[in-house]
Amino acid sequence: MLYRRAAIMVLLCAIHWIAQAESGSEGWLRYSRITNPGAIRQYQSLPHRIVQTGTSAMAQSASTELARGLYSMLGEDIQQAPSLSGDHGLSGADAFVLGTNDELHHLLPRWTPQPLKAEGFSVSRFKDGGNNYWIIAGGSPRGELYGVFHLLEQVAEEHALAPDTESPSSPIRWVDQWDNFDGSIERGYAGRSIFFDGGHVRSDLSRVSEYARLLASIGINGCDVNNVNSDLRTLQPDMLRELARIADAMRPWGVRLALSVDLSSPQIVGHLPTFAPLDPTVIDWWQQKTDEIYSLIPDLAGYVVKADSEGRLGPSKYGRNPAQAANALAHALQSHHGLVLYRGFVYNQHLDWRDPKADRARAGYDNFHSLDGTFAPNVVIQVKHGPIDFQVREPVSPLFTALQHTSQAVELQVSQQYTGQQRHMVFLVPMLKAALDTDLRAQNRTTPVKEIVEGKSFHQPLGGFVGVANVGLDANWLHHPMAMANLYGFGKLAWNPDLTTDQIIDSWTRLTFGNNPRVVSTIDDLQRNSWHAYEQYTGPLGVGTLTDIIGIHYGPGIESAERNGWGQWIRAAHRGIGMDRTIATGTGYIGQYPPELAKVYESLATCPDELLLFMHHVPYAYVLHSGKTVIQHVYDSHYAGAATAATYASRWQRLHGLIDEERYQQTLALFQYQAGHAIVWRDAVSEWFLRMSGIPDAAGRVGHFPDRIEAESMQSDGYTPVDVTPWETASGGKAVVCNRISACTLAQVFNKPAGAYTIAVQYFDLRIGAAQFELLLNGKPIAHWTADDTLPPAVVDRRIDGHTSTRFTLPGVKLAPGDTLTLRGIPDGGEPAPVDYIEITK
Ligand code: GCV
Repeated sequence: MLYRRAAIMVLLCAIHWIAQAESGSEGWLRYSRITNPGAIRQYQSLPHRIVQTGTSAMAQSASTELARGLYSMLGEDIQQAPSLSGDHGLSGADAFVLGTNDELHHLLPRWTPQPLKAEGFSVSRFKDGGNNYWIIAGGSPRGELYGVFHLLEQVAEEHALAPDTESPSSPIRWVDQWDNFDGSIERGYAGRSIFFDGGHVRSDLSRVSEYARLLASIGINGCDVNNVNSDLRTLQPDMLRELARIADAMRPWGVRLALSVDLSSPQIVGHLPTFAPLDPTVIDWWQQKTDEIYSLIPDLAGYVVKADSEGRLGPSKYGRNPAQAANALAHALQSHHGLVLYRGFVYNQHLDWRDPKADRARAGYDNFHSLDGTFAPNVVIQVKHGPIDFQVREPVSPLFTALQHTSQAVELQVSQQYTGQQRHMVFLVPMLKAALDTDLRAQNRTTPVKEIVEGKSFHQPLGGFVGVANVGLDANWLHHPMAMANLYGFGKLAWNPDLTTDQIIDSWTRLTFGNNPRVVSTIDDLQRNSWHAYEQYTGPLGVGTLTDIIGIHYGPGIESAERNGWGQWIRAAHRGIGMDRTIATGTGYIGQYPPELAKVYESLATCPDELLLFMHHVPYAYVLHSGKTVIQHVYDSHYAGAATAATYASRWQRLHGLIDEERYQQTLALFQYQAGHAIVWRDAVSEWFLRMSGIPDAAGRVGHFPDRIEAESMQSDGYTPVDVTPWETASGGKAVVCNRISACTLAQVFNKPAGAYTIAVQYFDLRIGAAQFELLLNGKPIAHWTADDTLPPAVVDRRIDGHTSTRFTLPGVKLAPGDTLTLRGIPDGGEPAPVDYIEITK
């Protein structure tokens, strides 16, 4: 009876999954039915019974997940049995047997366990008394859960099941969410928070449980749910009780809650006259507050601290240093086995841009290196992988080698803050791997970042990986169907940073879109090169993402980097460009690296091209190792990157019918958008460099657009020209807007030879309204669309600029000389149907 109930429940769940099919909500845990006969055959002998030896919530999750996955993929009734004994009317007593090593050894004394680390697992086969067992053993229930996900992944990828033993690279494998209590997410691009709304924890936390399940499946064991720019209500008693519900929702999946705390809390929440870290009343306050938290959340993973950074208060107010602040918290957490992840992202955003020696990149090292060895054992310094801030290309932070007696975790970004905000496909794993594999050559030996944070290089007990994920309420978590590869890849690298890019993308694609070879090779190829292409059209040679750095970090905004205190300067002048960070003549930043690596970066002869402008200021005519000048490289790479982005949609279209329509159409629309926005980027950066350097493009492309008709030069009825800021984000620096309530029109007589043409309309799509556009040929409508995309993705922005510029493309239009093309724009909700230009190409 018990078994039947379990089977029925699995069935009901399965029906529910089918009904929800392919919104992307299942991520890589789709468990779609295996139809390949060869694969079905190899799984035929698998047991139909699961025996669970443990009773914890995690153990229950493990067996339920195994039943769910196997039922869904193989269509077999999987029954969950309480013990090995008794035939219960079943055909044979073969079973999957799940438990920790100790539990299993008790049940099967003749089975020899593999020694396992706490979060490790082993999958093995064992024959006993004529019965065949697949044993999934964990060093703990969490390890057991990881073993189940591992086995299910093998089946989903149609691999032969084989014995295996694995354990994670390091103890800290966390994600950070930058969610605010009002439900917004800082640098989140996929809808509102799954955790919070209206100042409270959501009443329905079902998405939180689903998220924890996804995280567990890739080995993530901690989640800091509230923004590092922490709300001062976080530590108030009412809020803590609410936050405890999130911990409860994640606990069955082995994901522990962590909290971002603000160091001024003793003063603001505790009403003390001070928050000075060494003040005894403050130390006492943290202890009591921490005890209170653990009474509500006994397995809290710890605190995450952003202090003395971007306006957050910190120990500097009292002349104290980060170690003194971190240790005060560490002391309070010690008896609860909690950790402090103190962020190395401490810098002054009011730098003097006129000072040639000022350099934000130096800040991490300068603020922390002298503190090495003074942190309490349960403090971990969380270091962004680059010294600036998640740019499309950065060297790795020299802080990693400055801390040799301190545990460290690397902070990586899954949320594509500076890399297309989940409107552009940018598969970040190659970038993450480039950072993790960088050998810093500390002590003149091999010390790659991954081994430093694993604690291997300098023999540290703690360490690991933190990914800023920022999933949201969008059904598919991250908005772009391709973006989930970044979350999956982050988790896989945190588990095993030696995995290759190809291994990761291949598994993700199979799990997410199925095993059809054409689907797999097409998606793998699209993803594999996408970071390189994005770098090509947004910021090559290590110059940084040339975006609006004091705004939303999305579209082009080149000069926003210059002449302000934020220190993301590119130091562009009429003769040359780049930050001189050399020891000899620059800011001295390069001297923060161990000598072997510093030597490579210091010399122009050995500095890699891709980091040239991060390390050196050079003339535009400087010749790269590739043989090209810097300026020609900028032009060529922008054209090459945009050309690659233009191929995505047509390559994707070859998959029509091979994957579900919903995700197919959603991805296609995003690829079409990306092609247009890559042109916005290409033109903005190239034109800006042309104006700055005065050196023309040897290939004659930049500044010459023979197929383009500027909107402001078309015959207008109602449209008026406006200047666009920054100028480089609109063709010719101008657009037109319709300030009427009714429609405005632009018209142009076609005067090229007859033929089939592609018509592209470059316009601006603001969030405030949904303007309508209609294209007419000789008065007859040939296309109609609505400007209702959510661009720029994160915020409501009224500006006509490189964030909102987008493109509508109509291929195959037959045109003859004398034809009249008319574009009609109908404003809506304050959106004045803005247009930049029309381009008519063969
Ligand atoms: C959460 C960057 C982002 C900020 C972010 C900060 C950080 O500067 O633009 O939004 O704040 O990094 O990592 O603390």
